[in-house]
Amino acid sequence: MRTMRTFIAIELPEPIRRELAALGAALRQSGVRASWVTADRIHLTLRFLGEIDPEDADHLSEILTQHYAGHESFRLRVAGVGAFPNLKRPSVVWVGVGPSEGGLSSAHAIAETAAQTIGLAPEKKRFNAHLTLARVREARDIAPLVELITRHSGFCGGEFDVTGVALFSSKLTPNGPVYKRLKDFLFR
Ligand code: 3AM
Repeated sequence: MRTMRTFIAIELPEPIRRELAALGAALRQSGVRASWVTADRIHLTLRFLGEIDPEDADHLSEILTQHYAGHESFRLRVAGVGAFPNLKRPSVVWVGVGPSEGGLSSAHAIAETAAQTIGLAPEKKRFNAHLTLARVREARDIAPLVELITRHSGFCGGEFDVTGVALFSSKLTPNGPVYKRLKDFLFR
């Protein structure tokens, strides 16, 4: 059976995307080799599922529909810039999202439980809510990027109401991943 690479994520509204695009453009000036995630593709991943078969995707969709239908909407704030694992060795440039308690935490828990219900192993890494802005391709000469991240550390992208979650497919291509929204799960 043909599997598909999938993940569960929260989409961002247009005004936030615009702020992220401006931030991305500013950080790109560093000239450091990195793959920059265009603002139309940036999302808040709750759970990466990897390759799953269509039957499991259907089952997962049923569970998510049921559980998210009872969920309250909640407000998130997009602010701060940093790097994983740290600024000395930036591998992923991220923008912060919070608060991580409350709505975001329970929306994440639903995604994690649903993933396990279709047989996926529990996620080992602690959930660390973030938006990926770039993946750094070179380890040398990163000083200009670190400088710009530090200068923009007070970045504020605004707040938005989360009213649902979506299931996405991700196709890996030589030009980067192509994401497709497969199904929306709206809160009550
Ligand atoms: O939303 P971001 O960009 O942080 O990094 C991938 C992306 O996260 C992540 O899933 C999201 C959609 O592709 N991802 C890709 N492969 C992964 C893996 N093997 C992964 N997360 C965990 N394990």
